[in-house]
Amino acid sequence: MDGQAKVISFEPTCLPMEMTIEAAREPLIVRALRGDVVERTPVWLMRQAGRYLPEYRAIRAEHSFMETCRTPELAAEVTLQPIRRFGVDAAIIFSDILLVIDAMGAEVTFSDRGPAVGRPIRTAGDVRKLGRVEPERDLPYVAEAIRATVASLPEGVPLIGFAGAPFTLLTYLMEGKGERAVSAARAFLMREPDLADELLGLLADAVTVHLVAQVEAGARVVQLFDSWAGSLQPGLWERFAARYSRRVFEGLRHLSVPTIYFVRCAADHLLHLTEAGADAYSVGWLCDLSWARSVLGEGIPIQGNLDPAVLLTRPELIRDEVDRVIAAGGCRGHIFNLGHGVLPQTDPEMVRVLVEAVRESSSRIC
Ligand code: 1CP
Repeated sequence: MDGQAKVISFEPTCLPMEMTIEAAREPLIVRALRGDVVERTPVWLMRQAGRYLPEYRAIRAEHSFMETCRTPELAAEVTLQPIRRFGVDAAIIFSDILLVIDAMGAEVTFSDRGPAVGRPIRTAGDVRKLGRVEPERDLPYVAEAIRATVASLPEGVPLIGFAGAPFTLLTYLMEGKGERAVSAARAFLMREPDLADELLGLLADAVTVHLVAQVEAGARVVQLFDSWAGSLQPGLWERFAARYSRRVFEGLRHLSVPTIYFVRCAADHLLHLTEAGADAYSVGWLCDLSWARSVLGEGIPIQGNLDPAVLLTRPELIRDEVDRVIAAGGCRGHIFNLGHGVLPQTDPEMVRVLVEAVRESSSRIC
């Protein structure tokens, strides 16, 4: 701290006095992810850009999902929509976790029924046919969309880059689609652990270079989505999901950006979650946030975990639930989010109520 000017006075005066000007310039969410005491809890929402927004649907009426992802101006526009509408504290680049495996040759398509993988993995030969990813050659539009978005974001609102965790990408390659039980993937890990290691190693490398490219283009925070890892028994989770997510986080360490690992809550995994090696953990609504914090360790920043279905109710209930989550999260190391993505049938006005409630509730207690 030596050599940095102290903030003498600040309006409103809820910033901790010892905070330096340097630190105050860092985005709120970055400070919260470092575990600093903050003046209010930062809030952003998974799937904050998407089908519940009429302005998103208007773009999708003219352009397919893939085209929206692959056209930097469209992806940037969609990324900015929830920032303009709600003033959330972070943007997340509009893209999809499956673009990486498409770049590796899996032939991913998106329809109203969800994503589908045209060339699922069945044999060792299929694994060896997968290509290595070179972001500049294979996913140039992601970096371009990030640069375009960052140029238009309000000051203090950072962009989150993201990717799917190796195990979650493996499930799409094995199942051919999103599948909660991931039975084909579970059987594959047990039946062919060596081939699973080979595949997960390839995926970890691809995801790492993809995330490095996103940070180099301007992402200031990174989130790794391990959406299906909660279906693994703890032993398999540690051996195959945590290990390869850790490899990704290690590959990002030199960049010094805060990292978040998302798993839907599964009680036993929480006991070992920090083995994934992220800076912060995003948990689903099935676990109590205070309990999750005590299991993970007091010093570990945590993100979450309002049930997205709360947004399908009414303002008073939303405010009550927000108060509960804010009280559990406290003023240090909590980033407010949903336990999973915004549901498509959500009324955008309820999202506004939520964001305002987080501001009020956390300003009151912090
Ligand atoms: O417009 C449409 O109809 C497409 C719906 C859609 C959207 C809006 C898909 C297809 N992907 C996305 C964007 C997306 N996907 C984002 C954008 C940024 C934001 O959050 O605003 C992100 C972060 C993702 C990540 C993603 N894609 C995950 C991880 C998070 C999660 O939901 O668990 C997963 C599993 C996917 C795969 C995927 N792509 C699309 C859907 C509907 C799904 C999941 C459902 C399934 O596999 O059954």
